[in-house]
Amino acid sequence: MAVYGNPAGRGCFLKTEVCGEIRLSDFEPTPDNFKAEFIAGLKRRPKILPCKLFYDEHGSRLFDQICQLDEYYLTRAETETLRNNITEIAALCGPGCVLVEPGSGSSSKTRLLLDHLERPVAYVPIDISQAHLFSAAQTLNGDYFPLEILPVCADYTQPLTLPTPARKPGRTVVFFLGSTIGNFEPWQAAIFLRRIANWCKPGDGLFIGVDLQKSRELLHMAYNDAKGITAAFNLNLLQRANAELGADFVLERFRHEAIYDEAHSRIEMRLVSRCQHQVVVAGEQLEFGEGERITTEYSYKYRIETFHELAAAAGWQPERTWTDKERWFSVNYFTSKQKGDST
Ligand code: AVJ
Repeated sequence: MAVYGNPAGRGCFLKTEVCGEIRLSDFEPTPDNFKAEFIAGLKRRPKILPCKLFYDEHGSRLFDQICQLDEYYLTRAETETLRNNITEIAALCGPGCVLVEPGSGSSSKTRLLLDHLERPVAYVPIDISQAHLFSAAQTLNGDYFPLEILPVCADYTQPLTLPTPARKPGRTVVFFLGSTIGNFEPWQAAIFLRRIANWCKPGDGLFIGVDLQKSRELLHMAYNDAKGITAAFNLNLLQRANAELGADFVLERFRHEAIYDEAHSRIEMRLVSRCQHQVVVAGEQLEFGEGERITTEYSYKYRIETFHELAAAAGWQPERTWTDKERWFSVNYFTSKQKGDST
């Protein structure tokens, strides 16, 4: 196993392991940060935890189940939109592209893209979960020969350098699907879109799934499903702290809550303490008041025009937008502007 200095020069290391045909770039995102971020978030007032902490193995599995729920329209609407427009989308990508997918998870929409792209040179899935990355890479490997699979294990909100394919590529096209951009506050979304633009040359592409504003009833149902899978997903964060940090959370002392905050156009997901009590996390005693909340996720809902303005200010030229037939969800295509061109 070769260990190289990270070309980004920010003090982390890039390990390149050759596993069969697959070369993994590992920025070692996980074990370290969970404890620090978890405790720091619970010491804040109001208490808030970053939603990326949901995605341990069990959390990722619960999220896959959420995507299958009748109430959770997002995944179906996005998949329908991609499917209905896949020929045009592939044509916009052009021949020999490098397909980059931050937050690739189980790479469930990747085959649809790879089946239609014209001789793609490389697929670069980026995910915080190495287990997810490996199984995704393994299931694709060989099926799209000579496609190169270059997985990157990283927290994509942190600086990272993309691996270089062996063959000379066409355009870089980034697919940021699932409305994950909605988890960022708008100012953070702008910073993240800038970061993606830095991976790209002018004219390279970004396809981004963005959930749209709709009735509060539909939104409420999507985040408060009847089977309680979303509640289990939310509470799993405390289970994870028990397992990984030796915390002594009693899950019954908390309940799931997801409300639509119309003033901010966002779903806010929380864990609410049912009683006053203390919890010990990695040797630290933490207080919870009755009714006290931990905010665990924001999920912003946009108007298409507002999202275009946000992306344009972050270096991306709006080119094309598709929606599902209900207009609940949007897939937006942007091209990277010349640096310094903010118009
Ligand atoms: C994957 C972040 C887009 O905000 O809808 C699903 C995560 N949270 N149910 C979302 C989620 C609760 C999801 N994203």
